[in-house]
Amino acid sequence: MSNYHIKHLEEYYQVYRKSVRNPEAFWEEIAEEHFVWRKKWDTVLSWDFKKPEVKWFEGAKLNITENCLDRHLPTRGDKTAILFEPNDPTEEAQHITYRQLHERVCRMANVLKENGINRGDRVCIYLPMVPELAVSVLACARIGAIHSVVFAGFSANALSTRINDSDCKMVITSDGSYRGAKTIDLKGIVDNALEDCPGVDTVLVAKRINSEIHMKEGRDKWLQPLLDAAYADFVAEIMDAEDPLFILYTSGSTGKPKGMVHTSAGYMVYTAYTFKNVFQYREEDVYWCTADIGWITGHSYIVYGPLANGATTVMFEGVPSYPDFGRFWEVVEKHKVNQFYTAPTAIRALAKENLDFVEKYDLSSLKVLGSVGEPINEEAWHWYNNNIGKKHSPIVDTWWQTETGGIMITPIPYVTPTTPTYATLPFIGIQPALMDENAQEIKGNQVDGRLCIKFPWPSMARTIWGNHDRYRDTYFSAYENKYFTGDGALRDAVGYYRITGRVDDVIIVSGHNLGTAPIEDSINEHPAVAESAIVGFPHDVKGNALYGYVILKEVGETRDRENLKKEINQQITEQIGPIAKLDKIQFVPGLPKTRSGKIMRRILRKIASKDTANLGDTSTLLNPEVVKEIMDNSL
Ligand code: 6R9
Repeated sequence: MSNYHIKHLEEYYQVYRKSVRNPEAFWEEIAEEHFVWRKKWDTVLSWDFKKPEVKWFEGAKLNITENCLDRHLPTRGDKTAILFEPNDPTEEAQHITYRQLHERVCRMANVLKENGINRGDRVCIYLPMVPELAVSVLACARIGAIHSVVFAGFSANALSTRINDSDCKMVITSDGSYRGAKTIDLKGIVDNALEDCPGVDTVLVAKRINSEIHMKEGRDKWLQPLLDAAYADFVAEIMDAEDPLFILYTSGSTGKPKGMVHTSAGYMVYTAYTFKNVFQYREEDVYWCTADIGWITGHSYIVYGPLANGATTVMFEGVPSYPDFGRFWEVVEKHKVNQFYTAPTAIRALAKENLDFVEKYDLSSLKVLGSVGEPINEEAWHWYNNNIGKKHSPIVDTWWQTETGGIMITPIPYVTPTTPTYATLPFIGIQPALMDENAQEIKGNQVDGRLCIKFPWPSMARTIWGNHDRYRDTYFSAYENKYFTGDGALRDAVGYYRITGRVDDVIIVSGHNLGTAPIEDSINEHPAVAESAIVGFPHDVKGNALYGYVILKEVGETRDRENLKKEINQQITEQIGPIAKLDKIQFVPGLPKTRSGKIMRRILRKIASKDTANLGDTSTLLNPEVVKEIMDNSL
């Protein structure tokens, strides 16, 4: 029996050593013992980081939904698979058993097929956090279609870009969504987006808020009647190990979003194995990850990882502040949640509120607390530890990325002693490396550098949809034979890792990755704007907020500055989404640039965070005089 469930530190080190000494043998054993296959693999791993090309379990045949659903039916048919907690606390929660989920996924699979979706086709899912979202994801997987979930907070413009990039034929959406006290007209956003998407011929619409919406003849169909009429069984399509399972877009530092492609077998094995260990999941536990399924955290640790383990996974439609700031804790008490996984930005927001919101509730069911999305600052860590975990639930600070598919550096609760702000040790099978300025690996401890991974792991993204060159250039060209994460990290005296943040132009606002380029592009489209640069600056709730430096076209532009600021933010909201709005906008005469014309964001970042004591050498700039001017007028 392999070490599927690690229980103490010695065992971690022993299994870790085994996993890096002979990765193929290690992962083969895990795959063999804990999953169902229609056919076993011919080769466990083949890889070449130069091409780059990585294949796990080649030759194997499977369907991930047979692992997430069918195989549980004999033993867990009546166990709750998805526990749906609605936005409105007075609306009843839904306990969807494995048998019911299986049936719903099968019906949906039939609906997709009947509407012309076949193996390999791309389906865009733009839904709020309602059960139909998980059902749609799994139904795509069941028929071998590739799902592309787009977070339902994105604008029409962001949606159409993503639909077109991967040529989606269908969109699954809802009439609208609830978000706290507000409703959002999702279908209206889809209608706008589809004006630019000639490839979409069908839109399936789930009913959620019962709003009056326009249904386009011949294109739009209400989902529920189709589901009711559909056959309740569907034989899963047999997929190859390396067939794409899904595309998920993540912001890049330049250009358009990157459609990261994840494949079936390796992704399944790694997300399931990490889920079991990182949350120490036991059969009777109720697990809750507060992320949205529109992000990788939701894909891997609301849907696939938990379901592959036969777990009960909570799906929460609402927001932490509705009807009040006690909502998370109310839900923990109500469903006796054992593992709770959230983001530092949520913790910081809740930590600002009165402790009564926490103390009103019985949180004694909690055994493990998780954090993901950005570095968790010390203050938030302690608040989480003291008030939510009552100092006895370990915090797992899990570092990973859309690209990595699963958790990479993390404590294992009750196994790895934790230290605030440290993601601690590499997970089983993960081989990190820190690199210096000369692209050499820095060995030993008490060092810091750029974080790379030097050996493949099963759930790594295989390519960027439609642009393999960009995949190579972004992740495999900075350091030879290594995957470059884009993050900086330090390794302390005992070998623990602490992630220090992005070293590229991605800014993380409230746990969402925002590339500077698309936001700047959007600002620059404003008729009065000549050029702009945005940087992040520390914000006590969002982690980072956005500071925009904007050059107006006409020096003597007389229009009201406050109005211009509003218009710029309005433009960003429409094109990207409200998440990308700027907290501060400063109109400047110029931007500090290198002689090759690259904006020196380093300087702008320092000014935005009021850290101007040491701006470094500005003499090599093309226009050093502009720096003082910007500083004198900074906000
Ligand atoms: C899962 C997810 C990835 C980027 C990553 C890093 C930051 C995520 C972190 C963390 C410090 C953690 N990040 N978890 N930084 N500590 N525990 O968030 O994926 O949205 O692709 O973001 O988020 O900078 O490179 P994604």
